[in-house]
Amino acid sequence: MKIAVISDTHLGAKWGTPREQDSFDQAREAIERALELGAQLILILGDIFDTRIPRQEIWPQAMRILALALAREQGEIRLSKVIDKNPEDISAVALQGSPIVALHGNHERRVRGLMNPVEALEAAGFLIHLHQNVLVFETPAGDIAIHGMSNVPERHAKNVLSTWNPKPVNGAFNILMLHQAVGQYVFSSEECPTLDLSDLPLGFDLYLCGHMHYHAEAAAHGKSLLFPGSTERTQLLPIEAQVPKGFYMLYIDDGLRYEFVELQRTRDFYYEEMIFDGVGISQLNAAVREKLQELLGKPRRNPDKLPLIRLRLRGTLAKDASRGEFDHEAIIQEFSDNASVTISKDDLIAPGLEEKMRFLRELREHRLPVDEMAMRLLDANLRDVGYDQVLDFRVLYDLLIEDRTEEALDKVFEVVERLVEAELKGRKQ
Ligand SMILES: [Mn+2]
Repeated sequence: MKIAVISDTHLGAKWGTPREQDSFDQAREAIERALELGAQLILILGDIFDTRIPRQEIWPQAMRILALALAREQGEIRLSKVIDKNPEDISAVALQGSPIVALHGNHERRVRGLMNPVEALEAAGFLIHLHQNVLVFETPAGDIAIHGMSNVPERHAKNVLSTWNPKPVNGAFNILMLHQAVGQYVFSSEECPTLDLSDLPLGFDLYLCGHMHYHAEAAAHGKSLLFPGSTERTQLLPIEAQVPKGFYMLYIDDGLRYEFVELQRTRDFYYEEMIFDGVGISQLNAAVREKLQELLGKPRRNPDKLPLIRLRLRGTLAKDASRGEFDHEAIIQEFSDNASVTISKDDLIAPGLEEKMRFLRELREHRLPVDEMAMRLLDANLRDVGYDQVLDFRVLYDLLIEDRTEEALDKVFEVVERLVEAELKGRKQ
């Protein structure tokens, strides 16, 4: 029995830039390769889309890719049991070919009552969506039970998982799928996971987790925990230059065997840090150009697409030089036919400016998605006025981004009323 495990395709990422087709190219390659390798079931661990409400241009491209799996000839598997999910939510169309079972990730999560894009795909019959429920498939290798919990806010993850308390299905090969930060396996160092490896429920044969964008393997309760990583390059961090993009193929027969399949169509990505000490502007220009030439001379894996290059410049400028004189845009332009270049020069400082730069550097080192940044500001403001204990900023934030300001206000008024009542009661006593 062959099962593909794909994660974080982030369809629609970098929309409106020269890289807007990358996420689709990589997702298509992953699905095509998985089918070539004989996958009879495809598991997607969340963040199929890059946003909660993908624009209309993104849907058809996504649907054409997912349809590849359904259009395939019927495999030898059959859905035999559904636990904690309404069977009517599962379209017969979704069970054709190589069925896709998917979670929604943090990029797709919406407040209760609003449809997220993975649920929309389920309604259209492209896949089966799991959130705290289980599917059991009858396969030539015996029963395989797929348990899935879609993304929940990190700080609730441990509670939600222990409340759900999934139990392995007797006599089946049990797989648990998640989309959370777990232990040291986080999306960014700013995340505070509540889930640890030891919190994963016992008795499963395999644990799968999305969310983290580079692939890694760990163990939980003596069983494998696989992170396929994203198929799309989203972060341009040093680790993305080292760890290849791809997906897992699982081979389940008497036991479990798996392999990581590398994608070939991913853009090449080079990350370099250059450290200077009292460098003059003309020297700096020459050094950066030379470095770019050197990187472009390296052997290429994917010559069909312009490579991504990120240079991070650090250190100090000469006494009389200022950063503004270094025209990095001109260099980016100069190389634009051969590479998509990013130059970070914020860590390159003129002597005496160190103090001013520290705050900005700290902000940048805590680089967060805009979403998370806005949420943090809301959290900080609530904390400033002493309301962080009584108002859940995530609930408020979720309502606000959905334009449900009335409900958000109601929540605030509820709390205010409660506080006033408590205050009055306190005075009476
Ligand atoms: Mn993601």
